[in-house]
Amino acid sequence: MKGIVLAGGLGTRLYPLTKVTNKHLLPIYNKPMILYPLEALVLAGITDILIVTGGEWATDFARLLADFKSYGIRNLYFAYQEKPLGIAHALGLAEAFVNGDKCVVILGDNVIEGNILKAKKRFERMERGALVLLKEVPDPQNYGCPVFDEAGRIVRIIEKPKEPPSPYAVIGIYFYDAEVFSIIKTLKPSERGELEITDVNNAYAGRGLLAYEFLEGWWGDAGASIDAWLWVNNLVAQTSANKLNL
Ligand code: TTP
Repeated sequence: MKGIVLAGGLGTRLYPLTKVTNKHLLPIYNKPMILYPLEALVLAGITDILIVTGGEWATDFARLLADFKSYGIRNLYFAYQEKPLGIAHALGLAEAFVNGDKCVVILGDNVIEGNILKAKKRFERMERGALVLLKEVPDPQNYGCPVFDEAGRIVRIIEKPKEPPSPYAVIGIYFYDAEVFSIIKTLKPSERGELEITDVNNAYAGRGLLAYEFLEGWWGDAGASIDAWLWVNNLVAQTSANKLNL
């Protein structure tokens, strides 16, 4: 399975911290942010990794990760996203890298307390389709929120619903079969001009091919706001991230 870390975007919600650097190079406690999603992949045995980034500081990632082998990464590649045209657009740049395999995509600002081993094992057993990770949150209206049918299958994900259909957020870690690249090619930009990952997930859900697992331990979207970034810093300092036994 291939791993993809998305580290483009503008990071406007962390402005002015992101005025002179990329969001994913900012510190989370004692390490640059991007090391956490990379470590999450390596911990799950995913060591062929592509980082998609953009903007003015792309080469800083190469300098930071020159000794990538010391992090347990076997092969590290980069793709350059010329404009922040959306998460699904960034993923589309990984097609040649994935080369028909399965892949796991992790947003570069998502930090987790535990690991994705259970989800990865489940996805490995799946013949086809996609798998998302869910976390119960107090404010599902701020996230992609799943709608379930009576059998407990996800029928749809609603982005930032006014009235949340469930107490869960779809977090920024997604497993896909190689079909994802054909789906991305059919997408139209949303109102905000981006190719949306929720549209990708809904394409799978519409075909009955969207599985899910619940994430154990805390999950932080460190790019959501300065307060969220501070919260994740404190959580990492107090309890540490990417634990194998959780
Ligand atoms: P977001 O946090 O939704 O977008 P952003 O990073 O541009 O931040 P802001 O809304 O504050 O301006 O993106 C989630 C993750 O996806 C983030 O880690 C960066 C990545 N991303 C890309 O790689 N390419 C893109 O085009 C976008 C929109 C996001």
